[in-house]
Amino acid sequence: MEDFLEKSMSRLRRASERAAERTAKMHTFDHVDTRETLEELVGRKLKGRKLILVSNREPYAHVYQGEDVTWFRSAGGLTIALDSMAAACQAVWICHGGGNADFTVTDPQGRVAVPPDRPRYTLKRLRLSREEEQGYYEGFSNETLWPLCHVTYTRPRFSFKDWQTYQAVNDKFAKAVLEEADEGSIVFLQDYHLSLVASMLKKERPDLTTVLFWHIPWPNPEIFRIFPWKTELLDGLLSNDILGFHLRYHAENFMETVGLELECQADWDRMLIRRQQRSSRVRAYPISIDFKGIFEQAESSSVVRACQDLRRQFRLTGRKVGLGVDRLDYTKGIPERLDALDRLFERYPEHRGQFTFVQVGTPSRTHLEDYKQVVSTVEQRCDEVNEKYGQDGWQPVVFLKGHQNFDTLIPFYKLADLCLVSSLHDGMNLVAKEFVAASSNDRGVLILSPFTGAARELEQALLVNPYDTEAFAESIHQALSMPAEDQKVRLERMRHTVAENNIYTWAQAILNDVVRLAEDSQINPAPAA
Ligand code: ADQ
Repeated sequence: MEDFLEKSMSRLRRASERAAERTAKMHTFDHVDTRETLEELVGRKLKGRKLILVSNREPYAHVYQGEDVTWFRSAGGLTIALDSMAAACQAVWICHGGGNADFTVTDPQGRVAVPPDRPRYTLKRLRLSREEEQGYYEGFSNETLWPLCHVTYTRPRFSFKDWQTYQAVNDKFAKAVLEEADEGSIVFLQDYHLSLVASMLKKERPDLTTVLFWHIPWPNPEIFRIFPWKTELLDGLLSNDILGFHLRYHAENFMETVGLELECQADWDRMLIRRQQRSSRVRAYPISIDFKGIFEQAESSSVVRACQDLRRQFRLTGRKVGLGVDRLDYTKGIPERLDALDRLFERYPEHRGQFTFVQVGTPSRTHLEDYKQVVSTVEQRCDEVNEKYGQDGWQPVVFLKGHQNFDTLIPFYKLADLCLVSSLHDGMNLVAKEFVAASSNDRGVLILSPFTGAARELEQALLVNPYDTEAFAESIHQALSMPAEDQKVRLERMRHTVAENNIYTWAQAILNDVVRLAEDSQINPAPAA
């Protein structure tokens, strides 16, 4: 009886210690920037100035489900990151309306309030014809600029017709901005799809302050010099008052490229380019995630239950779990990851039956041949590894193809013992940061490619070259054998980095700079071009 009481008491003590630890851990991040701090800053800083966000992809799409219209939130780092910012600023967000029911819910100007279940800001959707989508998005953006800027040895396609369509669609975006812009509005352009919008805007409305954030790497000048329309593209980008990149390294590549390709004055001390009586500041703003939101969600009891369900569903109980979460893109190095797993099971048979790798992959840009090829290569390599090593009900690789709601990704992050991010080249990579935030049980190893922007910040990850299959397999083995204390220390350090530099810090840094510039230009207006 005494023994029973003693055991119950000690169980209770342990449970209350764990609860106290959890509460303390939550409070560790009380000081970090959140949606509230961003909202407060925006209210104070913008002083009634309108903020217009512009991106290709829409954050919310409306689609038919039978006769009914339903909606979903898009996958992709860009849209997930900016949604919080738009909501905080009650912005107008202009984008391509790609959902098949998108225009059933908009007003005659293509406007609709979003998020659809809790409206916080206005989305203005643009209609693009199938030819426009092909030339501007699939062709020029994704078959030309994307492979040009990512060093993966995929040859960019240069089509004059696509270039013309890209220009026409950029013009369409610019006209939509002009319909919404008030005196002195701030325009925040997203990414490589919209390189020319600022030059079109500035011709009509020099009072607008424009900033463009380039979400992918900027290559070195040697790679960029083959691009047939480089002068026009660089001129378009230099029409922005601020140009943002994830890394100082990308910003420097851009400065060098411009210095070699255009007649201009490059001020390296101030990271400023002067050309034709205009100045553009070139800055690094490393993007991040909603750390606190993800961290707290991962601590919730519903996520704990979801982890147990996943363990049962995919036969993970008693096994270590590896995780990959990606858009199915050739830059993400997924076949290289599967090669490393193949080598791991070959070289270290003790992991057979003990370790399962779960790959969550959402198909992307599915009209393009290179992307169809990624899906079939990944499927084929998963089947090969499973056939080669699978035994007694154990499947080495579970491939979950399809889009997952972001909330359903969190239990995967939380239960994983290790996460593999093996990009061949990546501007930042938000998956690495999401894993760090969600593995809040102090267990989990991040294996990270040095060719991601994230590798500059997450120094406690195991860094490995994804092209080096032997070293990659060795890293997975090291992660599977890493002592708990070592995992905890590494995770804690990375968690602090991501907490301090989160998505709200990123948004605030850009807003601070752009508002300061808008105020300066009122004191000291730029001379007419
Ligand atoms: P992406 O190339 O899309 O972003 P990444 O930064 O990793 O790459 O963001 C992917 C996002 O999509 C993550 O938030 C992830 O949770 C989500 N996601 C991935 N697979 C998913 C799935 N199967 N289901 C649901 N969600 C999924 C581009 C650049 C990056 C840069 C970002 C932000 O290529 O380098 O980090 O923009 O600037």
